[in-house]
Amino acid sequence: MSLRTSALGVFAAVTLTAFSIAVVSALPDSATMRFGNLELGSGLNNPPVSFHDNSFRAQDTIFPGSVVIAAGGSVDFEIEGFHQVAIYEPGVAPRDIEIVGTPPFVNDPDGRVFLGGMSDEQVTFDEPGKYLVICNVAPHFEEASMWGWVMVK
Ligand SMILES: [Cu+2]
Repeated sequence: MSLRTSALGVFAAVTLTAFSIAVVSALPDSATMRFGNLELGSGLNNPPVSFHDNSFRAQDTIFPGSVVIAAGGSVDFEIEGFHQVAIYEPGVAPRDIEIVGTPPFVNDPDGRVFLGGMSDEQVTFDEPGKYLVICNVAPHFEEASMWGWVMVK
């Protein structure tokens, strides 16, 4: 190998490494997901009297539906109304979730890695993967598809 070729090689390696670091560091180390939207209605955010009245769909969403963060980063879950954060390990999909809790809660412990209170939570994700996030309030999960994803890279 000539000196010129190896110098070019070193330059390419350094450039690629710098580019890789730039790409990795471009991932945010935090994100926010909001559970519920109080702006979409009033008086509907208390525990519904009937869990089958379908009146809570519009505001019972997770926004945004997915976020991407770097491994070791965290997600702030902002709770607006009657909601509870539950997070499942990578590999668990919405169809895997079973409603086993005392109504109105899902409470499926299989593969669950976090269960919050009924209040704001901050969760750190150390391991890469695609994590299912659901609202643990069963009618929200079942009837309003209140679930989303945290992608950790
Ligand atoms: Cu909910």
